Formats: sequence, structure tokens, C-alpha cells
Amino acid sequence: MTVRVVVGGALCHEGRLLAARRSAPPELAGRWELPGGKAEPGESVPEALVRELREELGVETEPLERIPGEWPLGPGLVLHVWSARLLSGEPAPLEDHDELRWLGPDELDSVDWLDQDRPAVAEAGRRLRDG
Ligand code: 9L3
Ligand code: MG
Repeated sequence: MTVRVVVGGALCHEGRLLAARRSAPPELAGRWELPGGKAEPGESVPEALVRELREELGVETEPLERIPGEWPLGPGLVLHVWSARLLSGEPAPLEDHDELRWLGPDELDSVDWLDQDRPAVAEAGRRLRDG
């Protein structure tokens, strides 16, 4: 079975990390994630991240580096996370989310993250703290 990568973006701006609350599917609605989605065949993972953040949030971003690790999401899907910076636009919940929040490093525990996102969120928080 080929494994598809789902990429999540640790989008950081002015010392805060963007958290997005899913509106679908029902079993994930209300949980918070690093926004992103599935890489298409022929698309690199960072290319997929740029496209997904454009579609979901209406912003232009630049992927910076992969946060080490990969987290299984179920049959045939694995989560990778890349840090990214905002190039232009103001994130808006255009698709698949109903709320966005910029969280400082001491606020990361204030939302109910999807389980698979937690290790990368913790690492992104350490990087925010260390500057
Ligand atoms: N997922 C988990 N953490 C994330 C993202 C972006 C996605 N940070 C999971 C939720 C879905 C699957 O991956 O089960 C596909 O994501 P999407 O294409 O619905 O965003
Ligand atoms: Mg998505």
C-alpha cells in the first residue's frame, strides 16, 4: 500500500503559532490542528503545504523546515509537519475550519489539539520560545 503524506503547517508569525479548529468530518470537528492536508501525486510535501494553506486560509506562505518525526493517521496516511512563515494575507477560515487562533508559547495547551499533532506542536512551541 502506498502511504500518502498529510502535511500540517506550523505557521509562525510575530512569536505565535496558528491553530485551526476543524469543522469536518464530524468525528474531528471541534478539535484543533496545524492546518494542511494531503499531498497530491507528483507534488512535493512543501508544495502541498503552500497549496493547502492558500486554499484553507487564503494566505501565501513559505515552508521553512520539516519538524522531525512522522505520525500515523490511519491506514495509508502519515502526518508530516513543516514550519512556515507568512508572506502575505491574513488567515481566514475559508475551508474545513470554523475558528483560528494565534497562540503564544504559553497558550498552546489552551486548545484541544488532535492527538497526532501534539508532538509537533510541542516542538514548534519550544522553537517559538527559543526565538
Ligand atoms: N490531519 C491531522 N492533523 C493535521 C492535518 C492537516 C490533518 N494537522 C488528519 C485529519 C484527516 C486527515 O489528516 O483525517 C486528512 O486531512 P485533511 O485533508 O482533511 O485536512
Ligand atoms: Mg485540511
